[in-house]
Amino acid sequence: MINQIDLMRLVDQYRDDGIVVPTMTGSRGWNIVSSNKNRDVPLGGAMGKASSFALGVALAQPDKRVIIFDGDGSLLMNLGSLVTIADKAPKNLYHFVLENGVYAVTGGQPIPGSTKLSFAGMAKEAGYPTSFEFDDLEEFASRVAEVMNSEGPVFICVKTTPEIQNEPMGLRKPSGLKPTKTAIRDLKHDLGLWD
Ligand SMILES: Cc1ncc(C[n+]2csc(CCOP(=O)(O)OP(=O)(O)O)c2C)c(N)n1
Repeated sequence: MINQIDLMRLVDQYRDDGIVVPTMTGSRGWNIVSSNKNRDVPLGGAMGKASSFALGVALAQPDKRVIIFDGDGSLLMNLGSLVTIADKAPKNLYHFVLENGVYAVTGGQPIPGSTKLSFAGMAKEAGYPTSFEFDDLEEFASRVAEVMNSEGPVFICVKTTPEIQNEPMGLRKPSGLKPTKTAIRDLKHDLGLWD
């Protein structure tokens, strides 16, 4: 299994001036690692919608890399997005799913099918031209250039260590994440799109 921060540090080296859409515990990890927060849009409550949102961004900004850090439970809620992304086939889209096997944000309940399904297999069968699976950091490190230089849409399933949040929701420290609305405003400013 791979620590998500270790993975993200490697990916950040390849983001260029790209836009990153993390979700769930991936948002917390990416917030520690990101080298350009004006181009990050962490998605919180809209469970499952990071891939759909990022698809729209990728189609609107075809010259920028768009990187998703999806949750496994989240992707299960929106499996249809695999089909839509594969059909639209944005060359600039890199879709990571952090497969930790649980709903970490809500206390670590196992996701359905965690020991049986293959996200990388589903993405491939949905029509992604390139699909990877990694559960070893050294292997990922040795292939990250190949992954990030492949033409999109690229799907990358990464078996990660769960960062389970055990405190009850009301007792948690503030996440320090930008609200999504603010992140979208900052992104538009940074891209020169503000009207
Ligand atoms: C439609 C919907 N149902 C349930 C929730 C409550 N909820 C918030 S986070 C979460 C778990 C997310 O799991 P996963 O995508 O695997 O990410 P992880 O927490 O493991 O990083 C759930 C069930 C929600 N936000 N939206």
